[in-house]
Amino acid sequence: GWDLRGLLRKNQLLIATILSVPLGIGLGIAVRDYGDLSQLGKFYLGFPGEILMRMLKLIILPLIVSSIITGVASLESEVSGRIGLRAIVYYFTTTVIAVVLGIILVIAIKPGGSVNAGDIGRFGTPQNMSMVDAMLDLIRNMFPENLVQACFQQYKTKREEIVPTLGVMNTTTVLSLSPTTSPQGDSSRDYQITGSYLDGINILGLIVFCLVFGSVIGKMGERGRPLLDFFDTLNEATMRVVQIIMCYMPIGILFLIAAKIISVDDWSIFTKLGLYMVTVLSGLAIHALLVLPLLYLVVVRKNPYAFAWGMAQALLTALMISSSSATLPVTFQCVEENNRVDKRITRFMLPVGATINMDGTALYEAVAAIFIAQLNNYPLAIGQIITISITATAASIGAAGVPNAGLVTMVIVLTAVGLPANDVTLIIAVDWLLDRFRTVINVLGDAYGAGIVEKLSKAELVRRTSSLSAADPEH
Ligand code: DAS
Repeated sequence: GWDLRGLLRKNQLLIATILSVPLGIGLGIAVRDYGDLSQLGKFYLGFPGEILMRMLKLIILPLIVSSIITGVASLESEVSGRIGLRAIVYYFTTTVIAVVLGIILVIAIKPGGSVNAGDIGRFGTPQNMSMVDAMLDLIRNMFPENLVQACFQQYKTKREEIVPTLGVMNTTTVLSLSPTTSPQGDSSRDYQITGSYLDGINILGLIVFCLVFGSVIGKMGERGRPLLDFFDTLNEATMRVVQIIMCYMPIGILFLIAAKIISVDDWSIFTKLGLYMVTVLSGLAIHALLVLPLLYLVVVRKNPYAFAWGMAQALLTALMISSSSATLPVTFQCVEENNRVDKRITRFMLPVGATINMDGTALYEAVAAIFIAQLNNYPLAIGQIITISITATAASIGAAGVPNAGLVTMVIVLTAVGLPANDVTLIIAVDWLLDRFRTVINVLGDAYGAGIVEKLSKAELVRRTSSLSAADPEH
């Protein structure tokens, strides 16, 4: 029989998170309709929720730096010649396809409501930026002027000076650091923090830097080992902090939703949320049932669904525990025993894939970011769509294979495009469910990858086997 007590103990955080949604709705309705605190409630009820959002944003910096650097460095060090190169090409290709698929669906379905393009974006930035300017601005932001300060100092930006960079509003290069007094001598008037979303970290620039820095460390071999160990430890510590934040999450969600209920008057928000889930789930289904199987069929020329069937145990595990890394032992067993993929491929590809190859997460982050833009009636320019693609891909590389990783790294995508992260409330409310499905796709993508790269590496594998057997005949 079910060990209910054990199940409850193991999933108490999940259960608390799920329960916090109806409790939050109930509290919100109670305060709005019955308590005369509604005005007071509006301001203070959301406070615990704001704390949760600030914690998630706080963790962005160490999370990006440690996860991307260790992810890319491990890839570099593991890249054993052509096999590793094929793995990287597969990871990148399938992740980008997933992101593009997600973007097409969320723009087609418009779960967040149709956005009348051409309006001034909610943050007061003109939409008339030309494509060329937006692209130049996107590239410019990949190279922050001053990395150290880009990470640690809350920026103030001269409003009138801000280049109307619609494309990557929030990662606009900061025009000046130290407040100079305006002619009127009153420096406070001269500067305005342009909205709570301007978090001062140039996310895009930081990600590009970490990708380059991580691959350099990876190529340094033993010389880079101390530095790699440092970032590995930093990553582990960061993930433990994320676990602590997760413990607070049910409380934060409860109050965020309650405050949302008070403020939101049109209940259509919930239909929009339902449509958002349909968008994510259909994107994941298309990727899992069409895109990946087609890739496998074209390369391996075997029945992709038979391969997927062999993965059933691992996919079910991923659905239950929503963690690619924790599912790894089962993934190994399914790929090697049921689908008979060469161990020399799986040993390298599955662990690395579980950490940095997350098609489900990448698709989810792209959809969620654009959904939030739609909710805010914030038309996205091409520069921002491209920024979302890059940061969603990078965030999925950075996301660890643990529960809710995609949620935390999604704040990275939102921050990079200048969207208010406080709208993550709604997303969080359903994240515990979507997390499971995107983890299944993450694991499936890793498994198909092993089969595909094994097929492409037949020559190397045979040669190694023959060279091995030639070396010691009894092998
Ligand atoms: N749960 C993560 C995983 O294990 C995916 C995510 O959070 O997006 O793959």
